[in-house]
Amino acid sequence: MYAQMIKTAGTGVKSPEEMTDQERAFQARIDADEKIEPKDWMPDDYRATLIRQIGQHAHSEIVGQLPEGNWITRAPTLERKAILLAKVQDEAGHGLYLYCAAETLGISRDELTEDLLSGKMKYSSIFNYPTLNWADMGAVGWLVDGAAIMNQVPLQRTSFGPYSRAMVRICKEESFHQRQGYDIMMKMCQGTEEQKQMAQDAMNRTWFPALMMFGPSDKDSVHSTQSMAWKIKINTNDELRQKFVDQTVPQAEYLGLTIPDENVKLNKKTGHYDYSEPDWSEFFEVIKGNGPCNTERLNARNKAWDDGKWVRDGLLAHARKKAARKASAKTAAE
Ligand code: BYC
Repeated sequence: MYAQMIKTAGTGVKSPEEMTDQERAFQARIDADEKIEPKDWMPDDYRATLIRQIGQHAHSEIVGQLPEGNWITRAPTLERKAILLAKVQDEAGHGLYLYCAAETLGISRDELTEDLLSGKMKYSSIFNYPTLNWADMGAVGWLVDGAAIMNQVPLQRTSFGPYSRAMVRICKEESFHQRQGYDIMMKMCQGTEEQKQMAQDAMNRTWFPALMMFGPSDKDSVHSTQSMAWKIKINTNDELRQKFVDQTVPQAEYLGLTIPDENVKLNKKTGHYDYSEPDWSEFFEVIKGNGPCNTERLNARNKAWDDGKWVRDGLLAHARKKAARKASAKTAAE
């Protein structure tokens, strides 16, 4: 389908006539739903787009540990603590799978980390908001992981093999994360009036930032057209946002919570829920580095990187010694 795509002004997507033979052959593989593997030829921009998206995704998993890690010591029961600890560890694992997938494109994990720490590379806007009370752990699990799954399930079919395979593993774990969040919300909504109020307050603060996770509206999305032509992205930002709203409104009704948007209403004509757009000026400020917690999050990651230097140095020295011992044993045996 996309091989037929006509170049439209500003999208940057080449028409078949504008492509080189190599580019046409590459697009034909994409159109046939073949996976592209690291050693295959690929256009430079395809590689760069993947490094940007997978790298940002990996950084989101790593920075995403911070707002939740904050609550591990204050979880209300031993069981909740163990579950939250496991969830935060899972996020670290997801970051690692994704850094490995990005490394197959010719960039090192250190380079990606340095670009995160210097503020050159982005991570998801959502993690620049604070988690103020325990109910936020419910709202984050339910809404943030819920939005993440909505975005990530289609990415299992993304065209780049290592990314697609990483997403299969990640999605299995994310669905557990979303359920644990919903379970916290259920308990709080069935608790005292004060607990229900905490759940409502957490939802009020999380709803619009969760909608922003899908990226700007399609008319302002810079990368969607080309990324969809290459099947790096499978859906547009607005398509996924609508699916998320449609899935979440009935879940909120079941909990007895009110969506903090009076325009949320089932539209009988479309079969979808209408909803208000988030405040996009706030979104663009957050991704520019001016959200409530941007500085705190980057400071925390920079501190972890600096504090961990002796561990990295030690491991590298050990690996070098081991390699030297192996090489001299080999020489002695010859
Ligand atoms: N936050 O052209 P567009 C998770 C940037 S959760 C920050 O539409 P694209 C987790 C975008 O990078 C989330 N920046 O971009 C859950 C671009 O700027 P640059 C992680 C954003 O890439 C729970 C500009 O805005 N998931 O993992 O086609 C616990 C224009 O946007 C955001 C992923 O990363 C945002 N929300 O579409 C722990 C999924 N949205 O780069 C962890 C993979 C947009 O040109 N990523 N921008 O400077 C994607 O699916 C796509 O990259 C996006 C954006 C839908 C996010």
